[in-house]
Amino acid sequence: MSTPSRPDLVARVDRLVALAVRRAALLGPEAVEDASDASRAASQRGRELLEHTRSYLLPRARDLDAPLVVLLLGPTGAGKSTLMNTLAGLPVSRTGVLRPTTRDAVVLASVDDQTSLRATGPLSSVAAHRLEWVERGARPGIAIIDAPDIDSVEHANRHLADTLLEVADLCFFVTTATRYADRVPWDVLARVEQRRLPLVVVVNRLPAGSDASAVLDDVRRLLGRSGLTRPEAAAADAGMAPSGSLAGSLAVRPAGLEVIGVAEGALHPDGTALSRDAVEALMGRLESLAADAGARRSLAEQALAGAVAGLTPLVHMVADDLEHQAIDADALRRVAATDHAEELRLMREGLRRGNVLREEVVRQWHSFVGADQITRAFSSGIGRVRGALAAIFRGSPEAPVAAVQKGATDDLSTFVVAHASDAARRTASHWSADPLGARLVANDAGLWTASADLGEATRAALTVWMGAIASDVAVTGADKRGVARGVSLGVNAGAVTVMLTVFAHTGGLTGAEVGIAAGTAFLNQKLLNALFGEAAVLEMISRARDRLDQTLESLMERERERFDRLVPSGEELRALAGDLRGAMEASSRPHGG
Ligand SMILES: Nc1nc2c(ncn2[C@@H]2O[C@H](COP(=O)(O)OP(=O)(O)OP(=O)(O)O)[C@@H](O)[C@H]2O)c(=O)[nH]1
Ligand SMILES: [Mg+2]
Repeated sequence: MSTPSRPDLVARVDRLVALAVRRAALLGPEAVEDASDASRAASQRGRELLEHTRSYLLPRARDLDAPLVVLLLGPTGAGKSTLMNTLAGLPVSRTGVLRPTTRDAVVLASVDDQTSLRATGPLSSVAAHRLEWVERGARPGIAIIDAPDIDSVEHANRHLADTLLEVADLCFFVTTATRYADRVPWDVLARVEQRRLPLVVVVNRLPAGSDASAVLDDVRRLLGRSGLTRPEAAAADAGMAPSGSLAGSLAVRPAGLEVIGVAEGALHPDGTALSRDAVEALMGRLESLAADAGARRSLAEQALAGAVAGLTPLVHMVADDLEHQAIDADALRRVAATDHAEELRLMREGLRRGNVLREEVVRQWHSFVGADQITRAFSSGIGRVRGALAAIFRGSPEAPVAAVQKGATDDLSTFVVAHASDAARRTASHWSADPLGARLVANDAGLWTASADLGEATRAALTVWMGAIASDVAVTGADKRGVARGVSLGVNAGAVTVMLTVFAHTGGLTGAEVGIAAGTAFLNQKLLNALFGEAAVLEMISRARDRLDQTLESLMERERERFDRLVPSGEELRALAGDLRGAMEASSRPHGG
């Protein structure tokens, strides 16, 4: 591992990788086939950013002293393999009339360099079976790669060439006097430019005489028109001054971009290589890079800075995508919130109507509080009532506490689950109209109904609620002499009385109204008033009602959170978009130190 002279550059690559990873973690599983084109494209861009930074930039950033990667790129038959053999001084790559000849990349590198390139270095992310390694004729510190053609009928060849273009530090682009104007090479050169890869253009098989300079002029003209980068320009773009040794080795031409012509027929007698004289300029360049580790590192840094700067459009697109996704995510959460709030409202309304409990549940209590003993007591004055009630609450006749509590719990949880299911159905159906929402809903059929354990959770919450009422009754009763003191059955009977009053009373029903619930409420209230006094009773009922309200609200919230959890937070997505843009701003700022 080396100490980079551009620690900021290395840190920036690390940061981009971290941001791309954060994006993947925030968004979870990405768009599938049935997603909209837009969301698929966004997923694709996000994945590309992660793959690109992690596979191509990171290995180079981690080791700027890893061997320099020089790539021979160009159309089939342009003479890449022939040039490779020339630079190696040996026939290391097969040349031929068969098109395409080179199918896997041939990598010329010393044994040590091969190890570091393969292990964690720039070639670690290239499919191993597509690389053929050659060591004879290699220069330590430099790997030369003879790539398959870029205009191949074989898709895999083209893909390999594209990948190599991303990991290279220097490109020798080989074309011919008859091929240079083809479209495909220009597409590839556009990518070279976008990614600011230092570039030398080799125009092979030049015709004799003045036609040669006419061709070279035309090549320069086309290159100039497409704005192809000179190394100095890449350095300036990436906020880096060109190093002295690099300027010496690559930036010696007036037009900036170097174009080297090779005459037709400048072929070695055995036909596998060009004559050395024909490519002297390239040879000289390689030798000076081979002799100067500092120059190699500068070039590697320059290529990396170019690659980082070249990511700017993609990074901004990913940031745009994230901002759109934030809007979508917020909208989905809002829908879930609205639907669940509406259902909570309906649930409260249902409770107010006072018919949540089955009649038979209420009737059990009614026959208890409506027992003769009590009715008689009521008709003979409040003093007697207190006495009779105290007896009742001590357990005679026995109050059907457990049965009524169970019945109320059953009915209320059925009621809650039904409303939560309605809320889920509403939200699931609203989400289905949105591409992201539809994908999430499609992944989990359970979203169309209340969560499986809601019934159980509701029963548990209601048990807690009833327990709170019982403590309230115990505390209130402790203040009233002779009532329910220390008698747990009495406390529980009191609690059931309060509970039933909450259900029946909320709508403001009175004894004058018909129906068992109303009648029970009337009796209950009378009973409670007699025991605890009217003011204390009203307070207890109001506290019980508030607690029930909170319980229902948090149960509904728990249901809504199932939906929220599926959607990334809009705020986090926006923050990530900002961080991504920030990382690119830093990379286009001139290097101050
Ligand atoms: N006459 C002549 N033939 C050349 C010259 N350069 C290359 N060739 C021949 O052109 C043919 C193709 O050269 P290669 O080096 O195999 O071309 P390539 O770019 O590697 O092609 P692919 O591997 O298919 O991508 C071979 O038969 C070479 O001998 C040249 O300057 N003059
Ligand atoms: Mg070849």
